[in-house]
Formats: sequence, C-alpha cells, structure tokens
Amino acid sequence: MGQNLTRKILADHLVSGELAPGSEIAVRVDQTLTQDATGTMAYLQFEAMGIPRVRTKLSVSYVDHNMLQTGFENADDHRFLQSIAAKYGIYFSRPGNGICHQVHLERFGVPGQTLLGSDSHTPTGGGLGMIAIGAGGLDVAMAMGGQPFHVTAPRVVLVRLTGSLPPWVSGKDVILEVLRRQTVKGGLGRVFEYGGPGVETLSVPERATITNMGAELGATTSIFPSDERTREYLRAQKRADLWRPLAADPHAEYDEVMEIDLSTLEPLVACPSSPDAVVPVREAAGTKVAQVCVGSCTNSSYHDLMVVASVLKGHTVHPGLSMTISPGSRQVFTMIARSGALADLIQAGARILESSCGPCIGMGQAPPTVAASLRTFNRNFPGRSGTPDDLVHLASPEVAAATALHGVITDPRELGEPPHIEMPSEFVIDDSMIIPPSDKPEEVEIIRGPNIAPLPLAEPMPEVIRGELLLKVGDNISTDTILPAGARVLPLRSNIPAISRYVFNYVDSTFPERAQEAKASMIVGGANYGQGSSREHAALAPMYLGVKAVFAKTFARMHHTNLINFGILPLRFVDEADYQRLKAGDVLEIANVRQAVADGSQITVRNVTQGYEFTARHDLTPRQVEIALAGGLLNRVRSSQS
Ligand code: MIC
Ligand code: SF4
Repeated sequence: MGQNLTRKILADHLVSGELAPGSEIAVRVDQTLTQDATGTMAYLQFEAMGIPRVRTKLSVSYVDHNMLQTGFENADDHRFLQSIAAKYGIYFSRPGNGICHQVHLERFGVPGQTLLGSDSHTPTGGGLGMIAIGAGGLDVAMAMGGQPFHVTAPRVVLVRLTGSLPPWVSGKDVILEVLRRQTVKGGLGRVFEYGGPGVETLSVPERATITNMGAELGATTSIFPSDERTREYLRAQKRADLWRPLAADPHAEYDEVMEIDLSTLEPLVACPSSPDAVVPVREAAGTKVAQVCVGSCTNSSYHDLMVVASVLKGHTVHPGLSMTISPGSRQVFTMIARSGALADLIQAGARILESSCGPCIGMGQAPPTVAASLRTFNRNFPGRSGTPDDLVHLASPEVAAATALHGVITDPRELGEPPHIEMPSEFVIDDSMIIPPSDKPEEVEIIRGPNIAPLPLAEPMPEVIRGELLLKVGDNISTDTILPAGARVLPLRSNIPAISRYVFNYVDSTFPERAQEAKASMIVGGANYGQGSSREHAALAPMYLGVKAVFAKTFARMHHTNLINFGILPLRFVDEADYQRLKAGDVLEIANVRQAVADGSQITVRNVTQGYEFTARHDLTPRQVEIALAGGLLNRVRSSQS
C-alpha cells in the first residue's frame, strides 16, 4: 500500500514518536505565523525564553484582527509587535496589508512545508499542499524557539472528489457539505486530505476556502495535493520556483474515506448558530436579512470579490439591509480597484471596510437585534458578531451577492447565467508592506505600551484540588463563549487581569467575581468543549481567576492543549452519566492529585456536596503530565533551564 500525502509530509518532519493514529508525535516546524490578537502573548512568551533570533525557516507576524483603534491599546500593541519582529528575525505584515491567512497563502506558503500558526484557521495553507496547523500562542513561541510541535498523530480521511461544481456552486459549498455530514465534532484527531479527479477542477483559492473552514470540523488540519493548479497559482504570485508536485501514492492507505461528487452539490447555508447547521439555500430562501458581509479568511480572494461585484454591478443593494466588503489582502484590494470592480461595489452601495478580519471577529458591524445576518465567514457561534441573540448565517459569496440584491436569502441559481471570472495569470505583487527583520537587532528597542501586563503564571499542581463547580454548560461550547472577542474585549488581549473580567460574559457575567472569591474552582462542559479558536486566553484567563480543573465529555484539540499549557487540568468523564449528576455549586475534591495524574489516567473525584465518588480520566501524554504537574509549560521550561 502506498502512503497518503499527510503521512509523507509528517514523516518528512518527524522528530520523535510514531505515526500511529492516537500516539503523540513531535513535528519540525518550518514556518510560523501569528496575528496581533494572539501574537502579543506569543511574543512575550518568546521573549521570556531568552533566544536572540527565531530558529524557523520563516516567521511572519501579521496585524489584522485588532484594527479598530478606539483607545491607545491596539495601536500600542501594533508598535510592540513591529519592534519585536525587527529584533527577533520576524517578517512584519503591517496593518492594512491583509488577513494573515490570505496574505500567507499569497506570499509565503510553500508546498510540502509545515506551518504552525497562532490562529485556528492556519490550515488555509493546506490549499497549497502544506501541513498547516493552528495552535495556542505558547506552542507557536516554542516553535519559533526551534522546538518541535507536539500533536496527536491523526487519522487521515480521504475526501475523494469527483465531477466538477455546477454553476453558482463554489468551494464554500464543498466545505459546508463536509460540515453537514461530519458536524463540528467530526474532525477531532483527523486530517482531511482531499484527492480524486475532482481536485484539479478547483483553484488554489477555492481549495484554501475548503481547508480554512476545515477548522470548523475540529480537524487537526486539511490538505490538498500540490499539482498543476498549484503551480499556476504560484506562478501568478511570481513564486513558481517554490512549486513542487506532491500527491498521495497510487492506492495510498487511508483510515477513512468519504466521497463527494461535486456535480451533485448545490448552494448551501449554515443556519444560526453553528457552522454545521447546514441546509440547502433553497430551504432557507425567503428569510429576511438585515446585513450581508463579504470577507474573512474564508472568502475574500480576488475571485470571491469579483463574483460579488459582477452580480451587483448596475444594481443597488436592497434597502432592507446593509452590506459590507472586507478584501482579504492589499493585493486583492488593489486588484479589484484596478479592474473597476471596486467602483461597481461602491456604486451598488456596499460599505467598503479595510482589509482585515473586521466583522468576522465582532470588530464593528454588529447586526441589529433579532435580525438575520448573512456572511461569507466561517463561524456563527452565538454572540460572536457582537449582538447577543444574533442570527448569523454562513454561505458563499455567490449566495451573499444574490441575497444582497433581494433582501432575503436567495438561491443564486435564480440569477440566470453566472459571471465568468478567470484566475489572473499575474497577481499584483508588491511586498512593500511587509517589513523584513532588522540586520542590526541589537539596536532595536522594544516598544511597550501600558496595556501590556506581566504574564501570570500558574502554581505547580497542588497535592489536593478542592473547589466549587462554578458553572455547568452544554455541548459544543466555543472559546467565543468562554472568552468573547469583539471590539470591547479584544484590545485587552495583552492584559490578562483586565480580560479575565469577561470570562463567560454572555453566559454568566458573575463568573469572574465568583471565581476570584472562591480562589479554587472548576467548570463542567459537555462534548467538544472549547471548540473554535486557538486563543489561549480562554485558558489563561480562567487560570488567573483560579479555575483548577475542567470536566467535559470531550475536548477540542487546541483548547485541551491550552488548558494543560496554562496549568488547568482537563478531565473526561469515564461514565457520561456523571455529567448529569453534577450540579453547579457542588464542591469537588481530588485527593492526591499529583500522584493520581502521574500514576495513570484514572482519577477518583469526590463530590463532597452530594456525597459520592466518580471516576474521571485524563488524556495527557507523559510529556503533558510533566507540564501539568509543573503548573504549565512556561513553568516547566523555566525549571528545565535552571
Ligand atoms: C477567530 O476566528 O476566532 C480568531 C479570532 O481568529 C481566533 C484567534 C483569536 O482568538 O485571536 C482563532 O480562530 O484562532
Ligand atoms: Fe480573522 Fe475571522 Fe479568519 Fe479568525 S476567522 S482569522 S477573525 S477572518
């Protein structure tokens, strides 16, 4: 049997471990990326390591999330990031240059290399044949310091594509179909590798839309082969020299296979408030919409915006809604401007925003109360838009354009002939907004604004964990629920004491105060706890408030690692019935916890309030056990240095 592509690239980068699904492997990291909302922490952590220059082949720091400057915080953080980049050997993509994943695809991604990014949508790079994985900032800092990345060797799922997409159906519909079938929990521990004859019908930006939103499956990553279409894209980016063909061997072995006949797909939409609540657009058609937003790292390529502009040309967006456009990069922005498409969009009444994440992360454009918003983005978790009880739908640029014209969710196939948009044979190349690192690092001073607070550290794990169960939540709780983003909260990403006041803000605004009073506390979640973003703040801030352990039916990959990295013990129920029995307010105790964690995976927990015991288990690898005992990865690194 031949090898699949995922295994080949992982084997090429394997530092230790065995490529058997479920076991821990350490993988060499070629490239890293950070964005500003997770980057400040990552660089503070990198600085603390005392390493003079990054040890990767390439590291890039982007500014794309914290773009609204309603106070000094974000602007100060941008200057901090710029000075850090200059000093430590990192390329700096200035605010205005675009969304990290879009720009990285255009200017830096290399087929066959590994990329670790402090953002969950880093798998966008899989569209170019990279193994591109999202992780917490601390893991990325370690990778910049030359350490390998530790991850569970994944099961590899072949998504076998046949046929070609019908008119008005695009890459977004492919990934929405995968989400419909697999759900937001379906990707745990898996890599989705696309193959089959349908692959060559998809351009790199379409592939990148698919791998990008593979993050919503909870997958480790997603990847496409590197073929003639990849070469064509890299040539158009004047980077053809970096191309190399990469594919699975014939008759390669996979752990699972799913088939998608592209020609049978139709326009799809994810309904509020989960990316897997997918139905055909025709079923949601007629829903009144107050807002249409085009952009985000999922759908803001040149092709995406040209489709929207062609549909809107000569019309005005429906009076019942407000429409926004955020181009994915300065390259895309420049090209739609030069082609005249930007004028068509402006003329149609679309509100043109800067090239950044913008409304996707609640940085402005919160929709009105109890009104549907249709977005080309990747997430519609409750409240993420900035409006509590929001009704966010996710769909393709084609559906967004049709909806913007009609004021109600509209199947674009009703519009007649689709526009024909060619992939440019040459993109506009101008890297002048990417600042290379300084060649005199000793002369660079780090600029630190007052928003940057010292990083709190957890205590080593005590002998006994005893605390009140402060909150019980259900399945699929995302990090947007644990620690919201948005214009008010995001500027506090460099200040853990300040941001911790927003932990579980929309679920229980008394949580931070109660947690601080309790000194030691616990949380209970259902399945897929902590899905969504890579933000380690969703672990750091609860740790700062005194949370010692989280019980759940299952955990999402990145949040599980982040909890361990920041000294909170993640525990799973052995018998899920124990989830039912626990009540908020119960006091729980784990005696001899250090010994128990070190000795095996079974942990006995006493419910002091209700007077019974139950068994929980941890899924920590021996390396993670050491980290947990030390009270987090930073403590462990420090103790190994001293
Ligand atoms: C997101 O889409 O939720 C973010 C904002 O990009 C996060 C990172 C963050 O919280 O800073 C992600 O996806 O990892
Ligand atoms: Fe930015 Fe949204 Fe993409 Fe996250 S998902 S990186 S907030 S555009």
